[in-house]
Amino acid sequence: MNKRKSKVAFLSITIFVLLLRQTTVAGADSGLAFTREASFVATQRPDLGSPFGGMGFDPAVEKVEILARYIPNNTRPLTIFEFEGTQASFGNFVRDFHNSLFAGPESAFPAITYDSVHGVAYFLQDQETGIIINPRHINPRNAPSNNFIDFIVSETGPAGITYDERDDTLVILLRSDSTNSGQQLIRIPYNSGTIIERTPVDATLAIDRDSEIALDPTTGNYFISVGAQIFEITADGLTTGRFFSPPNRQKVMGMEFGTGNKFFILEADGTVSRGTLTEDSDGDGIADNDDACPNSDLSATVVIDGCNSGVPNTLFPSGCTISDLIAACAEGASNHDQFVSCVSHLTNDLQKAGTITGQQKGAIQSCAAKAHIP
Ligand SMILES: [Ca+2]
Ligand SMILES: [Ca+2]
Repeated sequence: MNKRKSKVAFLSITIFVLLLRQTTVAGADSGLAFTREASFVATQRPDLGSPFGGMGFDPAVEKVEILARYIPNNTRPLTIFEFEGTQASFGNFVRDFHNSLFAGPESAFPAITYDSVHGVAYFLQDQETGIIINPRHINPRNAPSNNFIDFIVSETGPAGITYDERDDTLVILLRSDSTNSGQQLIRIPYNSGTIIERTPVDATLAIDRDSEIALDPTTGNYFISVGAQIFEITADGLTTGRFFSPPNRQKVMGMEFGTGNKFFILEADGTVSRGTLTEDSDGDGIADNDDACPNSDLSATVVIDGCNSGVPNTLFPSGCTISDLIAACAEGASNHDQFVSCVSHLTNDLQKAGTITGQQKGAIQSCAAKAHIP
């Protein structure tokens, strides 16, 4: 077998493997990928329900804490559900604890975060009176005798909160509303409501009440969720241009970094995922290390030498798209016939696998025939 034939054989095997694993991967991210290592569905606890106020991770005891929203008329008091966050028993329910001291609208508690230095959790209380944010401290390691130490921040529009171990402060993400000075980060000491720093957040992000914030302990950058996307911003509040989607592409209801730089995400469907954030050069959602085509052609449709076939450019879980596989044909061919033949084999396989129809196969082959390749 000569070199060219073995290349074609290799490609066929590769395609076969790709097709076996095919799923639909919607959209493209930019620069970062979340690689999920484990997950559980929090709503399997029937009393947890949704929506969620937020999620934190307590690194000292390796527990995931989900803040269930208060439901008026005491049908559910303010409750925190605790799950195992360790590798072996990730997602095992541990306990819940609650306190009925607090009342307020159902959305009154939009976020929670953990502080392993002082062993407490902070959650935001938004009275929706337009005057206060009340981060309440609770000691999850000594429930139910919760030791509340409250203070008031004279601001409006709380969305998310995170603890900064580097200088023992809390960073609160504010959405824009009619009474504050726009969406911003405010920094306060861990035990008082004195605002010591204000940083506007890039106006291209539309922070809403459900947005969350997490501090990246490695870079000092923040991750901020807006709907079903998570954006990286600098400490100066500017977007870095890097963003990614959670695995189920649901609205993000909570997120936090844990020990060993693990990243935890709670999505609106109740899925809690633990994984790592890694570079994703082509932004297809598949980390460079796992991406067989790390610089994918992510065009919406398959285009060959300017000829648009109109066929959706499917992305396979390997990280390669149909266009990438056609590019591999172009690279391996020493004359036009070889290129056309390779594309023909490829599209036959894609049709057999149900990725494309016979008509779509024809459209791609027609473009390949007309192309000035090589
Ligand atoms: Ca990639
Ligand atoms: Ca790729």
